[in-house]
Parts: sequence; C-alpha cells; structure tokens
Amino acid sequence: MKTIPRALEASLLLVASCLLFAINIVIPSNACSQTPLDTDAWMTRVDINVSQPWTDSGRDVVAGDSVEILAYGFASGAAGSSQTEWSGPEGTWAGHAPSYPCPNAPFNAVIGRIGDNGTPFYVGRALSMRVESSGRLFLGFNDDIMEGNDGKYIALITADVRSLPLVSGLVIHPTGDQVSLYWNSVDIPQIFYRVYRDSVQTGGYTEFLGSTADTTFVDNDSASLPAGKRFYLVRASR
Ligand SMILES: [Ca+2]
Repeated sequence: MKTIPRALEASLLLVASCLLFAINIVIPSNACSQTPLDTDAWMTRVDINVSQPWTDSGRDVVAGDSVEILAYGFASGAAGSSQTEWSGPEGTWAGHAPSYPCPNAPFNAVIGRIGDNGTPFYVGRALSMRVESSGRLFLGFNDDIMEGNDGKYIALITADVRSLPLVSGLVIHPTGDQVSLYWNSVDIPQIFYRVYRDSVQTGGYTEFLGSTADTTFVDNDSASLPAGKRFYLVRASR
C-alpha cells in the first residue's frame, strides 16, 4: 500500500483548495462501475510444435478465468511408420503408452498444462474449462519420443478474464501540465495496473494512457486536454 507523507498530503489539500477557486480546475476522480471496463477478454493463436513436448502459449491464466481451446491439424508421433498413427488433435489409441505426459489421453493428442509443474490434461479438439490454479498456459503433444514427429497442430485460445477491481485510494495530484497519480496496491498475483483518462467524468474511459506494475503513474500529456477536463480511472489487470 502506498502511503503519502503527511507533508505532501497537506500540500495536496492546499493545491486542491487553490484549484477550487480557479476558473478551470482539475477534479480528482476515480469513476466506479464503468461497464465497458468491468471484464477483460483475449484470444491468441498457438502453433503447437509436435517435435517438442510443450509449447508456451505466451499467456498467463488466473484461477477463475474461463478458457476455451479449439485445436486443428494433423500430426503423427510415429511419422514414417504406420498410417494409422496419424491423427487430429483428438489423438489415437494406437501405440499408446503409459509413459506419455498425459497417460489417460490418447497418443498424438493435444494436451495442456498450467504452470511449470501443473498436471497435464487432455485438450483434444475442444476444451472449455474454468481455471483452478494460476500460471502460464502450455499446450503439448502427447508423446514421449519427440524425434521424427511430423505434422502440425494449431490452437485458438479464448479467455474471459474474471472481473478485476478498480483501485482504491486513488489520489490525483496536478502540477502544471503533469498529473501524478497514486493508489493502493491490489493483492492479486501477477498484477499490474492500467491507467485510463477521459474528458468527461461519466465517460467510457477508453483513452488508455499506459500500464505499470508500480502504484504510481505520471500523466505527462495532460496538456492535450483542457484543464478541468481530465478524469482518471485505474484498474488492476494482467
Ligand atoms: Ca514420437
């Protein structure tokens, strides 16, 4: 939690008092319940390399997220041998061995894992799941000898991210053309903060200024909006 020194707090009050008597004032604002910003979602494509056990999706998921994975393609963990050992992402039970990363899933199947030590799970052609533990999402090929594998799988991942809160304790401190923002930290792993601005207090806050892992932000570009028309919103994100 960011605390503001008492001397600074006093000067902020003084600045606020003076500003109230100016013609154009900057009104501190942390708007709540901005509907367009209450949820987040993303989509990504992953080209699954069937010649290595796992492919990094490039995405972190958090407990509570809804994730859907659709997989396409044709691949073989035993290329050059039996034609029956080619399959789609659903895999094939031909040549199945208990030594595979996901022993309960077919050979050649698309599998998933969350975090470096997560338990592998079956994905196949399609999977909808509610994430139970947070971490990096990996997609894999259910095989134990990767050399000589052939083919390609592509996965499309979509996620509806659980609602993340607006920050509390937002302090807005205008000095000249700069506006400094301070807020309380949010106790969620892997968190950072997105800062938005609007010229209307009840606006949609679609102007994204930037993101930070810290609990402070300086808007150096506030001169582009008329004084008295700068409103800010800070929300936790990932
Ligand atoms: Ca193989």
